Amino acid sequence: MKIQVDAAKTEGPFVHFWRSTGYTPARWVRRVDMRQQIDYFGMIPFDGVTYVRIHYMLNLVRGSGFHGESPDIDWTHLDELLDALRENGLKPFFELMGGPVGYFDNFEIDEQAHAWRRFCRLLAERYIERYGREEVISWYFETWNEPDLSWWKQSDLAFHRYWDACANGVKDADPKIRFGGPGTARYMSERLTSILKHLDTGKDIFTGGKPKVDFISVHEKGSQGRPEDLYPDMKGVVEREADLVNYIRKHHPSLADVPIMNNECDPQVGWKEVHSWRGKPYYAGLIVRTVNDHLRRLVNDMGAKYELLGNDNGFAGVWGQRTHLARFGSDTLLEDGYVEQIKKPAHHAMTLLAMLGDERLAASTTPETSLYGDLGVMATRRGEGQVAVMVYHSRDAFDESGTATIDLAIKGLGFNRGSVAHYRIDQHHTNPMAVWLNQREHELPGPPRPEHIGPKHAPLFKEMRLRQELELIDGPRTFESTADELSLNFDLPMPGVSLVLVSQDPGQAPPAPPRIWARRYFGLTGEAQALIRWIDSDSRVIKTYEVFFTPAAGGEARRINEPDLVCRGFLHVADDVRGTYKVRAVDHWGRSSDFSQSVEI
Ligand code: 8U8
Repeated sequence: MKIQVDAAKTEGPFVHFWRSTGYTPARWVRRVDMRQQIDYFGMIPFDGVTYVRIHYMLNLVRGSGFHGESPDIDWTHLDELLDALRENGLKPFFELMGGPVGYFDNFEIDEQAHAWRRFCRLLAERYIERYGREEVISWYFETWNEPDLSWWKQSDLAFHRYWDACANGVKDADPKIRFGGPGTARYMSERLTSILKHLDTGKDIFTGGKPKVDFISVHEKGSQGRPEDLYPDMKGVVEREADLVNYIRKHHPSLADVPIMNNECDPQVGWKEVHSWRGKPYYAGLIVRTVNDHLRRLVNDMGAKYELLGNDNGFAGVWGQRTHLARFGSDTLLEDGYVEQIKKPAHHAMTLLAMLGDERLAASTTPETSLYGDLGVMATRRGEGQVAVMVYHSRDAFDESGTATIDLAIKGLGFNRGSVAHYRIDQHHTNPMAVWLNQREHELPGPPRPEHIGPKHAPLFKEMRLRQELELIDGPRTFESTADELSLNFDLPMPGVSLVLVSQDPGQAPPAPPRIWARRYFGLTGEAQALIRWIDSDSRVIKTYEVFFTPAAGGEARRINEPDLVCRGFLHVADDVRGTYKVRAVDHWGRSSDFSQSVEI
């Protein structure tokens, strides 16, 4: 396929609407695997994952006197979860779900609806006070999760009244707080159509005016309610969302401009079911293709206001479960605080997407790519100095393969010298599960069960950690051309995702990472672990971060990350990890930033 990108022709903003994940239940934050998973979301550069949508957050709240003006509420556990997100630069996608059990059981009763409104105000006020108004108005607040399934126990009318109580409550704290829902599970379910009617023609039970809504959310997944290893139907996901847009336009034109989202856009229902493809590049391909199909069909063709697409893949689990990381260790080991996790390609799909620019570029292909086709391109730029082109090869069939030959020509760069970096996820790149499956090289008797990991597996985990970072097939290298254009030829296997970054020389070293911190973990291979985290250096041309360690026992500071790192974190695994750490950024031209401050473990 020939791809021609005209970098001089911008076609409008390129909004990163997919920066979201989720998990359930909220209390998992106290588990070491989930706590580490949250750290890893935060490690994705450029806020590539920002929102974490978590069920039953309000089960972390205890209290009494909810019927009175000033209930006595213990927020400690909810604070703990929100602090963990915030430490990582993450934001809650805040479902108003769960809660002081036994009191709020029927919102048809006025007293309960008023008390719930008051509770929502107190909640929002608390976090405005704790984190600041700017922060809280950047969150999303949402209804109960999937109120069309059995976890909503009340009537439909009670749901309308609950909606108004939530919306008025959070907006009593600040009218700019964003509230929406209903996050329904089933295609055009009655709960959805009924709330749309309330929002369009109903009356807010408190104000008598139009009910408040900032977004409409639904869940569409690629296969519904079946545990078998079926082919997903990602086209169906987008088409069912298109049906929603058309339904709203036809039946509720007053809501036509309300942004929509699919905040559980998963290839297959059942995060817990084991499908080995979830550990493989195949899943990464589905994620990026589905982003592009949303762009093409809903944003470009239909002009939908598309606010957010979320993969509900922030759980903690094994290779085949719907997670960012593959987890090893038994429940008993977890309870004792031991865990070992490895990044999956699905995690790095988010890293690659985060590297895209913020303006869309004109791109043409021969033969033309079709909507829902196997091959697709997203061409973007960021400012004057960078063009980022993503090309994928992906189909809703996990046992099919093939190779496409890509001729990529980018003109109108605006510069004729720069750097090229070509990142890749495929069977042979950014695919640590292949290491796991080829364990014979370590003379081990086939893949052990995750719960049987011990010191003898140290070399295996070392190798998986070497192969779990985003890998390159070309560069970063400098180029010079006579015109301001660049051509590249490469093979793109299916499944496969390529990201080509073409950057102008900024002419100066990147700034130092502005903050660094560390956290202890305990792995399963008998070694010690320190997770070093930092905030991005303000640069889009980083070849790698370099983590330097000075052992407490004495010795020189030396770089400890063997693979190059574009993520803002590194797990140091060694016999002794005590000492001081600092980090610096090295750019595509080999220039180093100053070191960050040091952190000690
Ligand atoms: C039975 C069923 C049908 C359906 O269409 O959607 C469902 C969604 C169904 C059962 C549970 C369900 O929960 C959501 O999906 C889960 C999953 O594992 O796919 C989780 O991702 C979500 O947390 C949950 O909201």
